[in-house]
Amino acid sequence: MRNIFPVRWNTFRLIAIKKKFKLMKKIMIVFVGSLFLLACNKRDCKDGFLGDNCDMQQTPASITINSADLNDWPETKDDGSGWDDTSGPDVYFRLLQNGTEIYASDIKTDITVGSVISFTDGMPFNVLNVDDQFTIEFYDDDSALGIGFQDLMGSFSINLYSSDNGFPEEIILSGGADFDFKLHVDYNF
Ligand SMILES: [Ca+2]
Ligand SMILES: [Ca+2]
Repeated sequence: MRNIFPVRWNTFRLIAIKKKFKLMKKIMIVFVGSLFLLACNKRDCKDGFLGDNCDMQQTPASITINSADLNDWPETKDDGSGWDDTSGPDVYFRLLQNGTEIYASDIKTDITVGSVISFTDGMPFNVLNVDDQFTIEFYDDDSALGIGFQDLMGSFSINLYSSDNGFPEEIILSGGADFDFKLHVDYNF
């Protein structure tokens, strides 16, 4: 009698191998397809933005302060007297980070209201840890009168960075009612 089992056995093996190939083909298609979809979903957000819709701000590693403008300031002291007896104030400002001075400007002598005072000495400089507490202090320099004589014109908190501000090129001092002051900045990521 003829033995048909080897033939059947070979047929089964052939079918099993074919099924295995089909399965591997399917797995490969799914794998390659997934890679393709992943590549399509990865968006190139512009600098400083993250997230699926590129609408989340990335906290900058540092902010570069390029220059500062003082456009307006109180004309007199609180008591109505002038900053100096016979001339305008001799203004400079300090930037403090968590209470420690990180920058002091040069002194602009005898400034007069109506002029734009631009500060560029010692700039640009970089500020790290941009979420820290920052304070701007304005002084009328009276050092000619002796050590320790400085008229504080105003002291204000300023946010160098906030997570929803859209990275403005100018950081404007708000809260200093009589002061019109802005910093010109760049963001570094
Ligand atoms: Ca003075
Ligand atoms: Ca003066």
